[in-house]
Amino acid sequence: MSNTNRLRIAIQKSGRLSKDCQDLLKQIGVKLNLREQRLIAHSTNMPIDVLRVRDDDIPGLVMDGVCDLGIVGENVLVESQAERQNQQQCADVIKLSKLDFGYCRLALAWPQELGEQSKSWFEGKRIATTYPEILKQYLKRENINASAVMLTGSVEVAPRAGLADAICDLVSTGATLEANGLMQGETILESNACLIQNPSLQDPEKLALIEKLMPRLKGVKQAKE
Ligand code: PRT
Ligand code: ZN
Repeated sequence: MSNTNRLRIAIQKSGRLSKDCQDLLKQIGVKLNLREQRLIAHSTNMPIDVLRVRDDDIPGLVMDGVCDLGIVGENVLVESQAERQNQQQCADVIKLSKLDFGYCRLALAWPQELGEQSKSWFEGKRIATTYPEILKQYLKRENINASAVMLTGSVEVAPRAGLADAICDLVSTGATLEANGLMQGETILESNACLIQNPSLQDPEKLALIEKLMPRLKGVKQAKE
């Protein structure tokens, strides 16, 4: 997208990260008119456009340079990087900052009635997840021969529905696992939202704007500590 010299930032349109992203932009002084349900929101006080998309699309938009910056969960970033590497596509981003929202962990879980289990229990099992690449890397690292069953939603019902023996899903409070009679096991990834940049960005004005915004972002983070 070379038709604009406005800095393009991709954020989640609606979901767990949307409000925190909007608040963060406001706190660093980016005024936005977000009233309309539009894909693009133009800043009224800076040369910035905010693209509001599904979180899964954010890493690719930044890696391909369609957007200059993006805010996304590290879980989605790592999964997308692994996917793109498999397809020999560019998967590089610059991680400008880890943010102080969106914390969760990607953890293994299995039916409570089976009780505590060691890693060897997973041998030959089917594990339902939305993050098959992160799971496969973990299984390889741990030398466990199990298969990943890809599900984009309702992962927590997979064991009960007979679709899988165990799951590998995001957990924050643990309430979802508990409500579904699942026992939480090892955490395979801890994740926060993070701010990423396209590594090929060269436009001096855009880079200068990022340089101007980064200390503000650091200030907002420090003020919350
Ligand atoms: O529509 P779009 O594709 O943009 O949104 P989405 O539905 O894919 O994502 P969304 O809005 O649910 O989450 C966006 C990001 O928030 C995730 O990628 C994570 O980085 C982060 N995040 C933080 C979480 C959670 N906490 C979380 N608890 N994402 C999902 N969950 C889900 C989890 O999958 C499980 O179903 O919440 C449930 C567990 O929560 P607890 O509190 O019961 O443990
Ligand atoms: Zn998503």
